Amino acid sequence: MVVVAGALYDRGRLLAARRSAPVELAGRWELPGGKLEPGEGPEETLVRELREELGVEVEPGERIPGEWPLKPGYVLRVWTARLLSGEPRPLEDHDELRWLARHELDSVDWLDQDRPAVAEAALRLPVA
Ligand code: 523
Repeated sequence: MVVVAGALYDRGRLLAARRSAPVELAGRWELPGGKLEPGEGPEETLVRELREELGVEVEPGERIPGEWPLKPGYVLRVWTARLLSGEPRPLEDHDELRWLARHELDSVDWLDQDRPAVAEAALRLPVA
């Protein structure tokens, strides 16, 4: 099972989202996203999940190379994305959102599995 997450960029910052569930992940920060549904391409998943969870429209960009194991049977793949419209709000699955500049990326407690993807995303952070 593939979980797709987005390194969402806006004006030189990366969006971090704090999970509100399940309990074992609550309070940790992630790149927002969700599971690929049958018949969906990963970019479609990303657009749908960020619309549902954050209320924004995004344009997927490139895939960040790599694949990170989650719980058994699940892997995390990450795409960059650009904010097209809307201001992200924590509509479901998250209780706080933060836009982080490059020097702030270590200021939140990322999920372990998201850390390598965040490091790669930071290298691709567009200049504001
Ligand atoms: N992760 C994860 N990092 C990360 C995401 C988006 C997800 O480690 N950046 C893990 C957390 C869950 C699993 O992937 O164990 C599924 O993510 P979830 O719950 O965000 O996927 P949804 O929204 O598709 O799940 P449902 O609520 O079940 O629909």
